[in-house]
Amino acid sequence: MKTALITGITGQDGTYLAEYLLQLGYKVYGLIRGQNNPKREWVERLLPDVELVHGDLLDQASLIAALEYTKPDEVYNLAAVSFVPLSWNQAELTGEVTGLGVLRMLEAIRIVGGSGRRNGQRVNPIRFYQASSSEMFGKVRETPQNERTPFHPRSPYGVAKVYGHYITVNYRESYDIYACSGILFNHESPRRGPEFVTRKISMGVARIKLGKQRELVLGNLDARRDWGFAGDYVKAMHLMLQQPEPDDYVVGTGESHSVREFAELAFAYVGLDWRDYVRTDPRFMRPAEVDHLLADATKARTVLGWRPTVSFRELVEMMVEADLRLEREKAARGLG
Ligand code: NAP
Ligand code: F7E
Repeated sequence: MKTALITGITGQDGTYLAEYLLQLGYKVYGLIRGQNNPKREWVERLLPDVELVHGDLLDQASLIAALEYTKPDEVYNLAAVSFVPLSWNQAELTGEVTGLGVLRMLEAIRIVGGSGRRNGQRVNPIRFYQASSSEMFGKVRETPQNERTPFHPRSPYGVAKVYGHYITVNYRESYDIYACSGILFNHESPRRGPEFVTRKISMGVARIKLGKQRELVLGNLDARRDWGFAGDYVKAMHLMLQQPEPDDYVVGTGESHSVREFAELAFAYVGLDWRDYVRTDPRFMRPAEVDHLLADATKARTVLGWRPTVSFRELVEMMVEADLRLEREKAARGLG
């Protein structure tokens, strides 16, 4: 039985990855921060078989202690300040967690597991996955983007992810640590945080349909993203760590759609015309926008055999359907 440690266990990807690894027979540990994390109970209910260990990407010693306690075969570093707009307001924190946090975890792995080779074999037994992001491409130099496309990040978040990406490559090259960077394009689900545009739309549509909300206020409707389903993407993370040699991979669907198209489909699913309900407000515009992202995931397809299974339309409908259910349940319990 293999053992995995997941940072960011309370996040969207953390829960899907934990479920997937449990299905594969892994012993799964999740790193949780704070003395009274409000999401702890939710994670324990959803994932009773995952053992939670305390730790924080800001605290080097806590990461070493977590590795010594869990003795993982695989570490998935999913923790981050991940909301792009917040990264302008808290740029230093974003650099510390999303950027330097990766270094702290890699250092912990090096200290606990060692470095270099003995008899031609890698000394360090721990395999490391870094959650890199298509935000690193930012003001894109070419379309579609692949593993060789140069980075041009447009936010403190993107800049911090570029650091995380290169420090992962550097520890692989400097210390012979099995370290992979997955450059994942946007992936969504009913568990997506409500601050991200897809979930904001699916929640808004459900609430408007049920008469709980009158309008939906958004920012840039022209932005285009390569949106896939998070449940598919965590499988790519796992596949990366099963290869004979560590490497970096772009993961996405190869299809892009605008925020406007997402809203149009979501409203149409409940029989409404988006133009009657969506308003834009400069409050939700960004100081520097990423206009258009599109993945060329040829390498993930050919080397890992990875393919997305959920179409754009299915994703939109899955999210709206889940939020309709949630809003009806809330209403039935008198919670608005
Ligand atoms: P998410 O839902 O925002 O989850 C982020 C996680 O990071 C949460 O569990 C959060 O814990 C944890 N965290 C934040 N600060 C921490 C700290 N100082 N120490 C330890 N944990 C901390 O993100 P996600 O969508 O699942 O994404 C997972 C990872 O993939 C992130 O690194 C994200 O940047 C990256 N990524 C995401 C996408 C996407 O489209 N979803 C695409 C590319 C890359 P709390 O609950 O305690 O706050
Ligand atoms: O924005 C536009 C916004 O916040 C998508 C993170 O997981 O994926 C995510 O980052 C687009 C942007 O995601 C609103 O301007 C319009 O162009 O859902 P988002 P993101 O910034 O792409 C990447 C790959 C990550 O790595 C990140 O961690 O939608 N947009 N109106 C809006 N965005 C939001 N949030 N809210 C709006 O009202």
